[in-house]
Amino acid sequence: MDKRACGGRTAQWLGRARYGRDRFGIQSVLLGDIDGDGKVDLLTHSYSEGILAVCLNTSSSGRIDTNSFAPRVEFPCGPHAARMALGDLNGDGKLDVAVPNEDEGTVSVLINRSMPGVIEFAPRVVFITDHAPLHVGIQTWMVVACPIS
Ligand SMILES: [Ca+2]
Ligand SMILES: [Ca+2]
Repeated sequence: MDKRACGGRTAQWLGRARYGRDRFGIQSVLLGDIDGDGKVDLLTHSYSEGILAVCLNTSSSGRIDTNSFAPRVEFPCGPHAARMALGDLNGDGKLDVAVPNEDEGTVSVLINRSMPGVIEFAPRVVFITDHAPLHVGIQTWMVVACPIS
């Protein structure tokens, strides 16, 4: 165990856990509560494999260590997947995933069907774009009406 000073306090490095497998590297990492249990889960995806991987947060008592995430659950997200985004696209309160598929000229949307303790996404829905997309964003807009005084 490695101990280092950090701002006058001692931090402990508990080790490294591997959750990816793509030999060409993970394209992006996002954090979000996918199964709705109140704990933030770990999402990764690879460009070359076109796989979204979700590791369920199984930590307890506020402690994070190398055993805090379950083995990855994989979902196809289309070929040449660039930088994904996370947000509630259908308004059901669950975080969905959007992935631009660069060489296919599409954006894949995976609708979250998870329940606490169980990660599940519907098969990808494909939207054609004009160009080879590299990034996608999800923005939730809220309209607030205020009286003018
Ligand atoms: Ca969770
Ligand atoms: Ca949703």
